[in-house]
Order: sequence, then structure tokens, then C-alpha cells
Amino acid sequence: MNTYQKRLIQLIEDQETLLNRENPPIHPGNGIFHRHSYPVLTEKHAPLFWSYDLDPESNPHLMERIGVHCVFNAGALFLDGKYYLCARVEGNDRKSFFAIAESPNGVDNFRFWNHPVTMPETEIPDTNVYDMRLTKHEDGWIYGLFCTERKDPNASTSDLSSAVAQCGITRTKDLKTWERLPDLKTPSPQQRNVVLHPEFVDGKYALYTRPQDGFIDAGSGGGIGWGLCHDMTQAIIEKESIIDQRAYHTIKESKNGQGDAPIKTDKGWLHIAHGVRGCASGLRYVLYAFMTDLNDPTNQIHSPGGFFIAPEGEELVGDVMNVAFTNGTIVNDRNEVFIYYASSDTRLHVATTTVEKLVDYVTNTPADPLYTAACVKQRNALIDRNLAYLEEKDDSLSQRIKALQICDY
Ligand code: M1P
Repeated sequence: MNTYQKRLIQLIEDQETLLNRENPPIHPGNGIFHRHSYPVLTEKHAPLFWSYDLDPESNPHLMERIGVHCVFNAGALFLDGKYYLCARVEGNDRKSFFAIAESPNGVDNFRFWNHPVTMPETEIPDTNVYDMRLTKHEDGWIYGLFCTERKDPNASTSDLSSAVAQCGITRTKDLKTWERLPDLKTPSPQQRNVVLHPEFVDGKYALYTRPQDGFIDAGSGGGIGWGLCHDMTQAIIEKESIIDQRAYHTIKESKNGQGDAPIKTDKGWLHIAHGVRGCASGLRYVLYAFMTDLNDPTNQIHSPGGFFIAPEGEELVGDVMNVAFTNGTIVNDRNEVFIYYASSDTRLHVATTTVEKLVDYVTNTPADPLYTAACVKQRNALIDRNLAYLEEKDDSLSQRIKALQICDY
């Protein structure tokens, strides 16, 4: 057996193991959601024929020719009983593109379709595209809103980093044929993390935006914005209002952004978003949740304090450290929820829960009281309630809980 054959067998066997592997939930978790044992998509899930020239004549050493570096931030859709992800795939050349992967159960067995998405361009070519949010709108189309990034035309000739981010818009009926529409126009000089609300509001399309002054800095952009537009084929938002403000000394101090379209529940629209703060090791991205009024999605009615998911373990490490990011959530026909979150801009995971549990979390978790003294008061109230409960109950489990502490002061 020559090198080519040995390598090919090993690559095939490794991928067979990876793609067929079950992905059980990790117990006990925090009661709110379950992490799962393995990422749902990684660079190793990319078909071998995306990276290798498989012809031994032209590639006797079976070398990668066009490497796939990572697979992360994915839009998500539940369609005809199947789970689809529109992943951000990044080549070794740093360019991202979109590719669809499907699974029968939403937690494992994700397989990419043969070809990545061929996204039509506007008259100004996109240098990079990423983070598609898929919304099945009540108008009958599936819209994909994503970030299109281009070099800043006003940057000096020596500045090869300044960029402009805007919201690209596409629509499809089948995730195969994509119609590109003009980019969104808003009052903000830059936009990222724009998401389409699934229903008309006052007969108009409603969009969550993220106004930002610079490519990285939100600057005067106060948080997650909201705007209405008449027509997605010429999408213009004249006026943006902020519906979820960033705030000092919180998990969304530097910036924040809507995840996927919110989930409609009996109690309100349930949002999962990302919040960013600065620290000595750079920016830290976590996920958080909030709820808005069913009849007025601009009105926030619940805002649990702190993060919902923060990167942990291997999730902390990758191309961009300390990042949990989401742009895809699925609610299936059994009200089970699949939150696809990426870690450190490198790989994609799933957290599973139910609509009922998420509503419980969002409505019963106290808001961030913003000051340490108020936080201690909040926690003491919980402790006192629990100690009174344990005292009254006094069964064997209550005794075991109390026995875990070393003193009763
Ligand atoms: O690198 C972390 C994330 O940074 C950006 O998010 P935001 O616009 O909130 O800063 C996006 O580029 C996202 O893709 C990336 O995961």
C-alpha cells in the first residue's frame, strides 16, 4: 500500500467515526439546558473532496490543496422534519463562505451538502460574508440576513485592516437557490448581527439591527436596535430605536447583538443574544436571554441577569479566544429547542432545552441589580428561602445538603 492509499483509508475511517458518532447530552447540567458531548460541526466534518485533490496522479502524497480551517456561527432551520444549518465555513485563506449541513435529529450526524452555497453578489463584491440568520417569514420566503464585509474605501493606502460591515440580504425557498437582494440601508455607518423578525409588524417587515460606529466598536450604537421597512427587495430602515441597551459593568458592556429570530411563546418573544465585555485577555463573548411583549416586540418584559451560556473548557480556546456566539436556534415540532452556538470562532456546538424551560428561565431569573450590594441582597433572599425550606423539610436529602457545609454561621 502506498502513502496515498494509507492516508486515504485513514482519512475515510476518521471521518466515518466522526460523522456517525452519537452526541449524548452531558448530565446533570444546570437544569436550564444541556451541553452535548461533542461539537456538532468542525472543520473535520467538511467533505474530503472540498480540501483534497483525490487523484493520485496529480496528488501522490494526498496533500490538502485548499484547506478548511474552521466551521462555526451557523444559521438554523427546521424544515419538513429535518435540521438544517447554514454554517460559516472558513478556509485557510481566511475567507468565509456558507454551506448547508443537515441532520435527522439536530444533535449529531450532520453532513454537508456536496457544494457550498453559491451566493450571488451585488454590484460591490463582498470581500467576506458570514453569520447568516435564517428566518422563515410569514410572507412565504426563507430570508438569510448576513454580514457582508468590504475594505473601507476611505482607508489610507497603508491601512489594510479598516473595513465596512453591512447587512447582506438573500432569500430562498429551498436553501439551494439563493436570490440576492440589495444590502440593507440604515442610518448607521456600519451594521452587523441584523435579524429579520418572522412576522409582519404593522404590515411591515421588522428587523433587529446592531448600529455601530466602527467595524469593531459599537461606539454610539446603544445596543440591539429595531426598525421597520416596507419592502425586503429594497430594504431601507429610516429610523432605528434601541430595544436592548448595553450597560456598564454587565455582560453586554461593550456591545451586544441579536442571535437568531426570537422564539414565539405564550408569554412573549424569547430572544437569545450575545453580549460582549472587555477584559485583560481581550473581548469576552457570552450568550444571554430576554423576552419582549408579544404585541409589541420593542417592549422588553423580562431580562434575566447575567449570562445564559459562557464559553467553558475547550470552548475557551480557538482562533478568537473566549467567545460564545449564536446565530441559529431551532424549535422542532415537539417544542424542543436546539441552540447552535459556536466557540472561539472555531467550532459549532448545540445546547438543547425546551420552550417551557426557557420561558421558566427567562421569567424566573432575577434581573441584574447592577450593584454588588444589591446582588448580595438578591442572593441572600434565595439563601434564606432555601434554608427555611430545608429546615422545614428536614428529610434525608435536606440533611445531606446541609451536611455539605462546614458551619452553620
Ligand atoms: O469574533 C467574535 C465575533 O465577532 C463579531 O461579533 P460582533 O459583531 O458582536 O463583534 C462577528 O464577527 C462574529 O462573527 C464573531 O464570532
